Amino acid sequence: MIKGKKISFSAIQPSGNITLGNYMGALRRWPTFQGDYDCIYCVVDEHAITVRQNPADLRHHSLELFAQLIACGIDPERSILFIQSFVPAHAELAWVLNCFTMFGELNRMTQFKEKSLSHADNINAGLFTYPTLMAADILLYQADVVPVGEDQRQHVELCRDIAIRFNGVYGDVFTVPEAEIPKTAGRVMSLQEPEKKMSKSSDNENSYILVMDSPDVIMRKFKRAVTDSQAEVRYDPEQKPGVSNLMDIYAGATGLSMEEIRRQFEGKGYGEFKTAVGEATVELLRPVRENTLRLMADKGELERLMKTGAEKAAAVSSYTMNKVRKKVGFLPR
Ligand code: ATP
Ligand code: LTN
Repeated sequence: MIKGKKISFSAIQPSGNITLGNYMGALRRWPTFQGDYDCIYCVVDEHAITVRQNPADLRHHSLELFAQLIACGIDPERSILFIQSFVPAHAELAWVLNCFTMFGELNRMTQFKEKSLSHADNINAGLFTYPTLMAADILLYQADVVPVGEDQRQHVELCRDIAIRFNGVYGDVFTVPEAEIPKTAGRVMSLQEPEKKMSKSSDNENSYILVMDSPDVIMRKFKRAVTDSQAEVRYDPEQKPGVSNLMDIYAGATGLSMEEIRRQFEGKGYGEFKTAVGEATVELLRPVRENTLRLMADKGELERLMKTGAEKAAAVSSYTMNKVRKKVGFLPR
């Protein structure tokens, strides 16, 4: 790591196949931090098991997500890219932070309330303490910024509160991080129910585009996307949520403004518009999909990168962990 540069940390769960929403809202932004920051990115498999996972699927998703992050432009030589469970300090610091986090604070977390409803048969303690493991991820690396979607703002705020509390007792141990949330709506909506966000855990596969979907599947899903009966390409998320979502996706894929898009499709039907959105999305995702397939063909190289990434992460995190052990009064090993 180059001394003096600020540190950016973020992470994603290998809890399924990633969608166009994950890509536009999160992954696409991560490589852009590589110029100005020292970047650390993590596949958080320990977070994923707060919801029951099939072990073989979890292994596959972790490996594929690791490859996809490289395919998106994260350079494993320049940044630290690693798998959370390879670095035991995450679970170790999470335990310490559990003892500096109040029950009431965790009980207020929106994600916990939502997941308790959607997984009512498995409201386990890990789901409840999920934010302290997330705080450990961030604080271990003394991160300055945490690029995440709006839905994670509350967790980063809690991480700040925990860091401030700990520093208040022991002196300046942790850097207090800031959330970095995209200004323009980083929220891609479902293609079937455009009032809901596009989510990889939906049961309707026509509602989402996966990063690994083939071009013909992408075109078919866009053709089936819900619109309205007005045959007018105009941005109005309230009255025309389906069309507006497709415009957002098209803008995100091409860089065009809403006005330019409106003019491009003036007097044309939705068929032509949907084809254009499909083609732009195919081109946007093509390099990620092709690079992922290429990387996945060489498991040996991925294993080597996972090992070196974890070694680098362990070296950085041991500095913080040793300081924490000393401060709280653990005997030297
Ligand atoms: P699930 O469907 O299981 O709830 P998810 O698709 O919401 O998962 P996460 O793993 O929770 O995905 O989120 C990974 C990152 O992707 C987060 O930073 C989140 O803000 C972002 N993200 C997820 N869905 C969208 C979306 N539809 N639009 C924009 N960003 C999204
Ligand atoms: N909770 C996040 C994933 C996550 C994370 C982190 C993000 C786990 N640890 C640390 C940023 C920093 C999510 O569900 N998107």
